[in-house]
Amino acid sequence: MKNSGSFAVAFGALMMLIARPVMCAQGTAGAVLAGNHSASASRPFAAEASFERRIEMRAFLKLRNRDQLDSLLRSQQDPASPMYHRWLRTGEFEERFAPTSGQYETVGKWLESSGFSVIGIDRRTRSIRFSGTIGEAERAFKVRIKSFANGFYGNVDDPSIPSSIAESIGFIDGLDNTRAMVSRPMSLRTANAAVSGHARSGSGGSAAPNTILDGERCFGPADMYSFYDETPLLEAGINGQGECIGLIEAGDFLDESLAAFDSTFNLPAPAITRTLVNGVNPGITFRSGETIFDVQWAHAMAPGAPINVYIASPLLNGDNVIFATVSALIRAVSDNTCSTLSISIESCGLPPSYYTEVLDPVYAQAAAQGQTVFVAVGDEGAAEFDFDPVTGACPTGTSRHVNELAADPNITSIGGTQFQPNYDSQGNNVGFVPESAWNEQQFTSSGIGSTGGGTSSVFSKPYYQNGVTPNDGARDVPDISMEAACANPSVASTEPRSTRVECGFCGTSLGAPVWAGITQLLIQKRGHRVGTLNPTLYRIAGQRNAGRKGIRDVTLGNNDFNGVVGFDATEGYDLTTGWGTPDIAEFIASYLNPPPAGRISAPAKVGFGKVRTGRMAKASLNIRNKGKGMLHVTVGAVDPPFYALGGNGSVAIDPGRSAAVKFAFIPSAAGEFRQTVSIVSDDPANPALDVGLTGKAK
Ligand SMILES: [Ca+2]
Repeated sequence: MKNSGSFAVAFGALMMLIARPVMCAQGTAGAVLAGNHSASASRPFAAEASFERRIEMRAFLKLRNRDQLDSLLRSQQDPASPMYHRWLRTGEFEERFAPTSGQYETVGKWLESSGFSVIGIDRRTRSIRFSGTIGEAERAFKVRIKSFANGFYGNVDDPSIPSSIAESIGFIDGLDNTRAMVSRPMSLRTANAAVSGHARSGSGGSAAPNTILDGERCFGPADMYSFYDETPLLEAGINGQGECIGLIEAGDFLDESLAAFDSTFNLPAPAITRTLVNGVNPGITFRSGETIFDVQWAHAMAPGAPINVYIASPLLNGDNVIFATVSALIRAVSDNTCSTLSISIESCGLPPSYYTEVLDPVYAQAAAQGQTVFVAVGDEGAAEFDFDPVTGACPTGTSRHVNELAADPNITSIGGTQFQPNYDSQGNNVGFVPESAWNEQQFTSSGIGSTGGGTSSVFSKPYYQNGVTPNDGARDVPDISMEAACANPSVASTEPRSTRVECGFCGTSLGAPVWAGITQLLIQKRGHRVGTLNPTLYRIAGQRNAGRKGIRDVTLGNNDFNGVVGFDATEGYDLTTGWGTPDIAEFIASYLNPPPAGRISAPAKVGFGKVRTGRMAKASLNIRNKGKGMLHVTVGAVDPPFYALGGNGSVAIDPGRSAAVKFAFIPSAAGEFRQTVSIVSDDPANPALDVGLTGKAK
């Protein structure tokens, strides 16, 4: 079920791009922060929460000038704009969009006047920490807070705040504790892979050391280069050198593990920087398998790129690995040092407005600074996770869900594929074969096994998906994919405490660091940062067949999982692999010479004139593409007495051409009738416009 607040504004206010809590006036009493309670809170609850229990909360302040920010983000990706690829410098985002000192002060005073103790202001997260009892929170925010089993509690209504601070507060955190870190790793070494013996070292000097490890065949770096066509770039000296790849992690890794990987595959040692986000190194944690996997594969794809590992401590973030990861992300964005960032984690149980009001501003800042962010879509197919407040766990979903951490419009969401490659007698990949959506049901006992994908229940459709992805009003994921398979083919890596390079590693979390590496190559060729990849990716992929250069469509398989019927891979964009996978050399060439954007032109009004009651008049709305690139348009719904006549919905319009959208007017009573139909498109300068329909009946 879509957050009703966000869905309601989807067509009326697409200029905003991102659904945000809608302020609903309640007389003079104040405003409701929509989407600020967890869906988990609607489950059967045990009792009223203890009135006296003391809890710590956090008020996240809204960004200022959000419409200007969204317009800037589109201009930065619009080749016709003077702002194209001009990035905000470090600190500039705060100057233009962060809340003012006055806003912090006003909100702080209101919290104190409501009986709370203000603990402190954290400008990096744009939040105010405060504490109070559950009773005080219920009174101040006009919510009911209920108890669940196992110490969980949560608000079952959205909080209300006075209208004097409604423009300042985006999200109240801590009214519930119904959220969980997902302890299931997003990368996995499967049981059928090699279990003993050491990897053979690279033969020292061989350009493509083979990848037969303990008799198992899988993909090493050279296999990825040949399958996905990176070899020509590496041979031309394009190896990703420049600014760093930032890896967002909640555990350290062993230098020896990386050295073993490099030695096995004849890779140079990268320049590694560790940034300890909370001031301490948590050491090897249960998340360290992810860290070493990310380090090895970001490095494999961009052997010349420096790597900055942002390491947060789960313990110092309330023992919550999601919050640890977000704190590492915030640091990497506020540092603004790396040109690409990679995240591989899933979340569940968080209220919708956590994603829009806490996380989205961080992703938006990264995009405005030109940082490209990749997030793995998830490994549980269309089911993903669903938080269970009885156990506090995130079991695999029993209905469709997506990893909302990977659904923000300002990041690129990475899906997974599988295939049976052709190997030569040395175990080296030869050429490439068609891929299918990753779905290895035989590994479901491990908890993972299929690419995530579906429609966000939090974010509305970003402009670059208008007319291109399913007409669902929602942000669709993933955007693009990379192999993720556990058996066919799987990749080589090491366990976190090991120097043994083995086959059998898998998961969509491979794709995020791999795509960060690919983007480093693109940035090296481009000569500067490229920001969020999606607008240009969709423009390339949205070309008619022959023009779609550098992207291999995936048309096989599905992401059915855990009894949940998912989506099929189909021709063109689909909700399992997005646009497919890259031919890296061709994709980078396409990106460097991207197709122009389409430009929409439509009349402000369509009139039906005078009609006799009960009769029908027809009229056409002519939408013209005055640009030099493809234009993709979606026409919104209309209500009686106006009717859509075939051809409505989504339409692709070639440059210089028009599409006629036909409507009928059938009045059943006398009078004057007016209605507005919403037209959304992937024109970055004008993604949403309204056309008036008018008619008179006598
Ligand atoms: Ca496809």
